[in-house]
Amino acid sequence: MSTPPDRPGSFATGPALVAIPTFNERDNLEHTVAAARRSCPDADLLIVDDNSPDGTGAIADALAEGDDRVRVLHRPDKRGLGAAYLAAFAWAAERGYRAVVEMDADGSHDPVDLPRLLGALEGAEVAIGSRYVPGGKVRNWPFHRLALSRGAGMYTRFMLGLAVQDVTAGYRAYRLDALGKLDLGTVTSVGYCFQIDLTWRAVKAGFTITEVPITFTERRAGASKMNRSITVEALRNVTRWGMAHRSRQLRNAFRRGRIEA
Ligand SMILES: Nc1nc2c(ncn2[C@@H]2O[C@H](COP(=O)(O)OP(=O)(O)O)[C@@H](O)[C@H]2O)c(=O)[nH]1
Ligand SMILES: [Mg+2]
Repeated sequence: MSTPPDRPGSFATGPALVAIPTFNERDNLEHTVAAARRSCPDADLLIVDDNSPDGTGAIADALAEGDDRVRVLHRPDKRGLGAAYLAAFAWAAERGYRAVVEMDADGSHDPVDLPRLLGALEGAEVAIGSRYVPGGKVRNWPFHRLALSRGAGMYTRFMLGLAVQDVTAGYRAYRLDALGKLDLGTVTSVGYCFQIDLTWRAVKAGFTITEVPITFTERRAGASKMNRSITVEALRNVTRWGMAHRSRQLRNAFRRGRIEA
């Protein structure tokens, strides 16, 4: 790990990096970056752009040019949200940050919530910006998106026996020392299943996960990158992890029964 950033940051957890993955977010990025800088001036921002054909990468460079708290990681092609975040986590760890936040570029995640999310890391390894705890909301999402999100969440919580209410939430903060314990080299989830994957790893690692209520709003402009293969990946992985989890539980119960008998 190299030298930590010399700015102390305003959170007990230490210097924080807000990672913003982008693919074709030309009409959203400037607004999101400006709002994040206003709401959380002590955090640095890292835009992770996958060579967006709409020129988002050049907009990111221009934003970084005028502000030394904004950095850009250019990747050669579209490799999915999970891969973009893994690159951001490695970037943050190499530079000695203590906390990293995942935040969408499209305006769905309100940067006003950044201090609350980072503040919640004082008592937890993971803070999830949750739509589905009391006080959380979803605004302007079409019915089919909400139904998919709620259905996927219910299935995941049932299969993995999770108490977390918003398992697919994409607005979250992690302590970097905790992320370092999750063996991220073995993460293969590419799409939004990445969020479930990390939640599941955090639970298995025994981390404290806190859910902070947020209001999620449908994107300001541009198109969603959600597609069928992202849903299929999540369904397949959750089913596989759930079956392994349930059979482990059965084996343990069987062993306990034999000892007690
Ligand atoms: N770098 C990178 N960013 C991505 C990729 N796919 C999605 N994103 C970004 O991830 C965030 C969430 O994606 P979005 O399409 O809004 O998903 P939705 O909110 O579930 O509809 C946005 O900031 C996207 O630009 C990808 O393959 N690479
Ligand atoms: Mg979105």
